[in-house]
Amino acid sequence: MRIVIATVILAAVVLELPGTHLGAQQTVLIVDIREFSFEPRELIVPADATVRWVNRDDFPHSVIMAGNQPGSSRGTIAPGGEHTVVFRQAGKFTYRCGVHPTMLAEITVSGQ
Ligand SMILES: [Cu+2]
Repeated sequence: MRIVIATVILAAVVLELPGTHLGAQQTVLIVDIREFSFEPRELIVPADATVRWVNRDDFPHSVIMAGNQPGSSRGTIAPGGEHTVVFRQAGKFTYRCGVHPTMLAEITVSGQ
């Protein structure tokens, strides 16, 4: 399975357009990192969806994809920080926080 990591450029473009519609083919879903958990813990998204983790805690967290799948954050996500990934391929992707191993969650990418 293949995951395409959102480029820094894409993230920057998206960040400049908060709350705006990005087109029918652009779906952005938010996973809040709050009180040492990922919310929602189980998220189902369509293929090509953009998933953005937003750290709403006062502590750094991270996103580590299981099985060395791409999409992990580079280091920790600072309080208030974000991590954005575009999921191109269908499948189930489990992940955890690298700082707090009990923080487990998953993203299921449905077919086209
Ligand atoms: Cu954490």
